[in-house]
Amino acid sequence: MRRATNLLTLYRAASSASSAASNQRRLQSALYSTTSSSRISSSSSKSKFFTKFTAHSVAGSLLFSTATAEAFAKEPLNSDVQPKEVVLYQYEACPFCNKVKAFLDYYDIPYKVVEVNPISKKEIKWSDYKKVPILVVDGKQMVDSSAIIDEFYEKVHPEVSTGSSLKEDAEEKKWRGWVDGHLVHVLSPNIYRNASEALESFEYITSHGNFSFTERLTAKYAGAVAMYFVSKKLKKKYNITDERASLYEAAETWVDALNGRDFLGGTKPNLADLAVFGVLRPIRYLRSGKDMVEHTRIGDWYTRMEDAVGAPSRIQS
Ligand SMILES: N[C@@H](CCC(=O)N[C@@H](CS)C(=O)NCC(=O)O)C(=O)O
Repeated sequence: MRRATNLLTLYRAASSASSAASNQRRLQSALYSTTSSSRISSSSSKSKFFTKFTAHSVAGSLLFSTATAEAFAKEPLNSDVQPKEVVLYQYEACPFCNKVKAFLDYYDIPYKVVEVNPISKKEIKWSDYKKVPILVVDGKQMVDSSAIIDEFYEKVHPEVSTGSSLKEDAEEKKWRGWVDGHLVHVLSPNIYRNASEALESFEYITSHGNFSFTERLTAKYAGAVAMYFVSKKLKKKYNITDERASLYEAAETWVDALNGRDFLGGTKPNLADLAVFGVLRPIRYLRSGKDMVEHTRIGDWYTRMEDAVGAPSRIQS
């Protein structure tokens, strides 16, 4: 009974998560996994913009290939608004956590990560809030990915906030709402679409998450089977008939929203760009993410975002 409850908790925890490792190297960088201090590469950009010239090849099958040299950069904070210590309590593959990480990486804000065990949640026992992400900034707890980003953004850009409300472009706000209200719900039915994709996802989740040895063994297969069924329920709940078609449609909708601009924010990513990129990053090198890039026009924007966000600003705990 206890085991069943634990598993149920695990499945719930994983229900909006993603990923597995078909291409371990790319996936590791995509998912900011631990490896050696990822700060090394970003520290070279500490005082200057992290600028990179990249040849972009068009990923969509409908477009012909071309190469352009473009520079996209992080936006490091002024030292006077840089917090002293930032700690993120997360599940590695959680899309909401990845949204926050995309924001921290883009602004080059160093952060430590505490990987939460989705079954015991002992790492967040100290908090009344029982979900992740939780961000602790200089000792202060912030919860809920969008609220965290709003609060942090105001802190680091005091010039754009009026009183307590964020002065946000209506377009940016609309698309950030679209990410939370639509895009995240399309992801689970895709990554648990069939037995092999569900296993691919759980391979990643169990090898990168915080699980005990026994939990890992149980979770990989039992979790994959359970999530396969949960994803069918999610499809019904969110009115999704063909999950891949919905993913492609979401990607195309986003490219249409860009309307020819490099980013929704114009020449630089705004919070909506960072939100879309953050939730897609964990699936990008899974079967579903590869299919999405192959069958839609999103690849160019995604590559620009990879360049702009650059190396993770995560530091070792
Ligand atoms: N609205 C919240 C949603 C956070 C959320 O649902 N997180 C999931 C993980 S992806 C969670 O912690 N679920 C509860 C659990 O694991 O028990 C946000 O944007 O941060």
